[in-house]
Amino acid sequence: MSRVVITYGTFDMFHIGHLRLLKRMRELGERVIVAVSTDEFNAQKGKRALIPYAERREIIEALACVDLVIAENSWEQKVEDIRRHGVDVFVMGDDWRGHFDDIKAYCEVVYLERTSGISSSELKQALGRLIEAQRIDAPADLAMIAGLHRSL
Ligand code: C2G
Repeated sequence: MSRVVITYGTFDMFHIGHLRLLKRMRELGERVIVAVSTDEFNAQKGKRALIPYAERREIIEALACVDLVIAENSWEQKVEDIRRHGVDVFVMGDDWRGHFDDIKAYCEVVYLERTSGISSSELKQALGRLIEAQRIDAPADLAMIAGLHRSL
């Protein structure tokens, strides 16, 4: 029987930390499902992604280590997802350690070590500093920077 593994996240500004988590999921099972937080759900989390949901989803759908991407619309959907997809293993990075222990009633729960030294929020801060620091005078660059600035 193939083991089904699931995780949840925003995956904004996709980086090596995200990739290594998803690749390690492949070592825990044959079928990897990723629930990507919608922009509306992130607003509930008090979070705003730089990259819109459709693009974050498209990036993860393109990964060889991922079999299915679903939308994460609420905190409450996990148990229903586990039932619907016949999940054997629920995975999160260890920054969530203990937060989802209630899920142990439905399947295995694994907290994987986070990749240190990289995070979406750090990338966004660095981008903000870069924009502040760099005097950019080409009109196109200015327009692009203004667009990025507005969404930071
Ligand atoms: N992650 C990691 N290493 C990093 C950064 C992130 O392993 N350097 C992991 C996190 O631990 C998480 C996943 O990548 O398991 C996605 O991280 P986020 O996009 O920050 O997830 P978050 O917005 O916290 O959403 O219902 C759960 C929520 O949707 C979690």
